Parts: sequence; structure tokens; C-alpha cells
Amino acid sequence: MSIPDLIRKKRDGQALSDEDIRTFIQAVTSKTIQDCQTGSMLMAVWQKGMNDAETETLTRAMMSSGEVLSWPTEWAGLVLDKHSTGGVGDKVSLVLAPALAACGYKVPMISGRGLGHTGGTLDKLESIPGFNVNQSAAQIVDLLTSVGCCIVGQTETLVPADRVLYSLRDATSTVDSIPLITASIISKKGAESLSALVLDVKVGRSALFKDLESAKELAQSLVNVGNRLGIHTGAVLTCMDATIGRCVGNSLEVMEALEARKGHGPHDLLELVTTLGGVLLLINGSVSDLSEGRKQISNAVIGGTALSKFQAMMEAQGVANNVAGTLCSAHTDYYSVLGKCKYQVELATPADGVVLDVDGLTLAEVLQKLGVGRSKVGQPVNHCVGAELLVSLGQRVQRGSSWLRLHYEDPPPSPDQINRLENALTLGSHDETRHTHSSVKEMLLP
Ligand code: IUR
Repeated sequence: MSIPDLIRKKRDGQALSDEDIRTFIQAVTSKTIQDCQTGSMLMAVWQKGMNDAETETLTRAMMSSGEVLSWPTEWAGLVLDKHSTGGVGDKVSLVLAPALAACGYKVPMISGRGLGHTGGTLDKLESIPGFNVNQSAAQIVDLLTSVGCCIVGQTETLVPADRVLYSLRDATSTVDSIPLITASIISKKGAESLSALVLDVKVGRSALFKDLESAKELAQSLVNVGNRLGIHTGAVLTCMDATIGRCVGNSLEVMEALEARKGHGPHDLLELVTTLGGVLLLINGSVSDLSEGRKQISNAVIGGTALSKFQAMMEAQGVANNVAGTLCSAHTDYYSVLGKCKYQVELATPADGVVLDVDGLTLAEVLQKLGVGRSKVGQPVNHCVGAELLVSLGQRVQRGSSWLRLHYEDPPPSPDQINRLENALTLGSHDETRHTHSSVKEMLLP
């Protein structure tokens, strides 16, 4: 069939055959298809959907469009990863990857950059001077051998079909399609040749999917296809209304993750790390119940071995020993290494009351415009811009006390942006919080 025939077939609501899907992906990979045709097919899939078999075939075809990593045979059953569908203040990977390595696992974490209001792990790590996220497949094997974990960008040769499709999905308003998200995420995880994978599927105001039903549908699709590909895959649905932890912004999140690894919380971040890690160990068959998995991860975080692994990972990925050492020492001055914005401003609470809500989406959208994120692929970010939430949901506050510290440079926040930030805080008179910091809603195990 020609490409226009394939587009028409999907446009008219018919299921594509395995051969149809392979033909499409082959054309995308070899660049013999026009962008307008790829965009049309993406929109046809967005509108008509795909059944389970089509989604699985699409995932396999995308995975096979490039290199599939392979590991030494003695690592069988040890190669694990976590993937999040995108949150605000999401620094879980920075804590979980070294915690898993400290427990003896191999974690080839291939992460992304921030786009839109959600942050990207690579941008966060690049706020550390010298940190190099560009590593070849051979270097990834070396990092896993010497350290046990690495956090790197997608290599040129890994799932090239996703690189093309993902860049066009933003431009064609086809991001929020369950089969397209499933194929995009699981094809990359399949190419990592994992033993087990846990997905943190975000649900709520600051997530791609706002309601539990559609987030659950996505989680089920990811779990189904992951397991069909032979990866022990589970998903945890977590609330994404406010922020994860108290810091949003690249270097501020690195600092908060380092503090977490030094045993200083925040509670919601540690809860997410231990739950996701615990589920991963459970579905991998490494522990017989969730509490044992959670305990192993928690011991690595609290006991300091995750911090040592993070230090070793930084050094192995290009950070000078004295810089990594300073970041990992107790009572350190993080700003001396990571830099600090020229300006800080604190917003004051307008009345006495209880913090009922902090709108994480508004916070993230304003911060993105101030340089934390990008609106186009390839734009630079300002690593030190961000915000620290100085209150917790449910906390009683007094009028005039500071609730948010904003770190900024150029551009400064406009009066409208300050107004939006001020309106992101909701105070009430009783301890009846409508939203919570990140918390677990449901789990889908294989
Ligand atoms: N992350 C991915 O790797 N793919 C997607 O489609 C989305 C997030 I949405």
C-alpha cells in the first residue's frame, strides 16, 4: 500500500495490519515520507485510536528502527528503569537511579529534556558544571560496570523513528494519544533491554491527563505493551496537582534531591522514590512484598549509599572530583557550585489561614516563561531560575509570612506573572486541604 492509502485506511477507522505499520515506520526512519504525510497519519491515529495489537506492532517497529542495547549475560534480571509521564518538580530519577545502583542493580536511565511546563531530568543534571549527558552505547556499558547507574540523553542511534514522530507530535497537537505515547515510551524502554520497568503515570491538574480514568487507560496500555515485549512492567498512578517536593527549577531541584539523599526529606519525594523503587523490585521478582522493596530503597537513601553512587555517577559523567565532593558533603554551600540567580523575591501570604492549595501548573507555566523551560526544542534554559515553596499543604500560616521564594534573572517577572503566582496560593480557614503534595493513587501490577 502507498502512504496515502495507509493514511486513508486509518482515517476511515480501519485497523492497520502489521505490514502497514512496518511500512509506515520504515518510511519514517528512512525519511522517504513527507512531514505532512507523517503528521496526517499521527492525526488519524489520534482521532481513530489503535487496538492493542496495532499498538504493540507500532512499539516493536519503532524499537527496531535503531540500535537495541545489549548487556553482559551476568546482568540478566538486574537491568531496571523508571519512567515518568512528566510532572512539576519531578526529581525522583535523581534519587531513585543511584538508590537502585546502591542495591546492586544496573540502571541505564535514558531521560529527556523539558518541553512545555514539565521539566526534564537532563536539564536538571546539566546545571551541575561538567555533567555530560551525551554518552555512547559503549560508554553506557562502562558506566553501568563501574558505577551501576547513568542518566543520559537518547543516543543518535536509539529509536530514530521516535525522534521524528515525537518532534512532529508537538507541532500537530497529537501528543495526548494513548497509542502514540505508549509506543514512544515503551519502544525506548524496549531498546534498553530491561528486565523490569516501573512507570510513574501522573494524574491531575499539572499532568498531561487530568482525570483518573484516562490516566488509568494510559497506565494499562503501557503495562500491557511493556509486558508483551517481555519487560516486567508495572505502573503507579500518582497525584500531580501541586509540586513534587518544594523546589521547581533545574539547579534548585538538584539541591533538593541531594538534600533528600542526605536524609533531609521532603516526605512526599521520599514516599514516591521508595514506592516506585519498591514496586520495581517487586515486579522484578527481587523481593516478595512491596514493604521489603520499599525498605531496601529507603535504606539506600537514608543510609547514604545512594549519595555515594550519585557522587560516583557525577564523576564518571564528567564532573570534577572536587565539585562532586562539595555537592555531596554535609552542610555545603550549593550555590557556590551551582550558581545563584542575581535576584530573589519572596511572596507574602495575604491573610491568616491554612494552605489549602498551591497550583503547580500555574507555578510551572510562569517559571517556564522566566527561563526554567523551553517552548521550542533546542532553546537554552537558565539553570538557576526557579522557585522554592516555603509552606506545605495543610500548614497554618500568618498574614505577611513568606510562602514562595522566586529566583530570577532576565526576563524579570511581569506584574501579570506575579499576580498569577499570587493567585496560585489558596488559603482557607480549616484544615481541609483539597489537594495533596504528590501521593500514590493506585497501582497496576503485571
Ligand atoms: N515521553 C515520551 O518519551 N514520549 C511521549 O510520548 C511522552 C513523554 I507524552
